[in-house]
Amino acid sequence: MTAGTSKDAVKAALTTQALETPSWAYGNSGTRFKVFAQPGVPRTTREKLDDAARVHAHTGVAPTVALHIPWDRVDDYAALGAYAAERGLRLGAINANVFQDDDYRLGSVTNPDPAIRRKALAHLLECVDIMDATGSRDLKLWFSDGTNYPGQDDLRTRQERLADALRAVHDRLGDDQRMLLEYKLFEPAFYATDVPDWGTAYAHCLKLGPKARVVVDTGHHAPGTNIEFIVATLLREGRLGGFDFNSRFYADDDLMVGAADPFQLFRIMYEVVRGGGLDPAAGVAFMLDQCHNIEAKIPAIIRSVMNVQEATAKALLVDADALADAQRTGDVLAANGVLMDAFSTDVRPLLADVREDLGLAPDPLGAYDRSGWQERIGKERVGGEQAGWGA
Ligand code: PSV
Ligand code: MN
Repeated sequence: MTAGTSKDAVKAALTTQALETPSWAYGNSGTRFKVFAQPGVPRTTREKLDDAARVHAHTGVAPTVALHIPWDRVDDYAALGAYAAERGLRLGAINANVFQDDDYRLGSVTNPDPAIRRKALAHLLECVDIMDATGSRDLKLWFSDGTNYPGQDDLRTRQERLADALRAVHDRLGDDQRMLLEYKLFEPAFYATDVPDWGTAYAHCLKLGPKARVVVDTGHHAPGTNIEFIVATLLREGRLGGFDFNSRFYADDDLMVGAADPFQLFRIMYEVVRGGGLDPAAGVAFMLDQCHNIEAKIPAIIRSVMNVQEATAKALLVDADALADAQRTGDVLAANGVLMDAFSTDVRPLLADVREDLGLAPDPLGAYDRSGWQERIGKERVGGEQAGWGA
């Protein structure tokens, strides 16, 4: 699929695009100041899957759910997979968590203490065991590792420790499994993060081999970073593993994707389309990584899926021939105009058609409201402990 294809091809591409929703977005979340509990929030991973099934039922394009371990730890992952399948879902990426134990105060796989490094690596390897049981293709690795003060630890040695751990995980992956390495400029480390940017992540992935790819979390950059350039570059190199979509006004805000800057999302999706990244063979995983602290969670996730679809539709509508002509002749304004025409197109009627072709209601949010699910979970999910970021 290339940019500027016919309306039918655009519709077909939109029908086959698959988005992965994160289990943790269905649970309670907040800031370091306050977590606001909401009625009807899932108590278990199975209830998170029940909610994810509603998102898929109303959008038709969200068939997989990412798990975060240990937040989603269960005794029987094969049974969890079967539970998902009964609801028309599959289990997606396994997200490792080496950032919430007291032991990790000075880092996980880059900690100066070899015993703590071994503990962190054991968790990463356990996540690969879980992938074997769930049939998941992707292990998503994000490290909170870093230092707060100059001189606190040796920057180069920490890179060596990181490389050693990544090598051990890479060697453990099966033929059809991949590792996606996520970078983040800062937070919780404030001086030097061990994987701060795509260049560092890419350098590690290159050394490891083709199963290692970079994941772009759209909230993990300095303000003003040209994320679409990073996307274009990683796609060219065959190392774009996927996205953690969300949006931000300030730092890693984890707001609904497309809410803060729909134009940026369009530019990113244009580079995805331009680089062939919508083709499933390109292996780009389109995942959300968001928190819904004050808004209702399930409709927020539906809205986020719709926002990605709208940006994708607009990207597909870019007139590739007109753009190439304008670029060839150096017509700056015409070239920019081609992109802006696509961005300014109201694609909502087209997406309503796509949904009707799938046998769905054209308005996913209205359909969700009418379904009565929100009232039902509010009444039924009483007692027990609500899932939350970190629980
Ligand atoms: C880190 O900020 C991150 O983006 C990683 O993907 C974590 O797994 C996730 O957030 C936790 O919400
Ligand atoms: Mn992320």
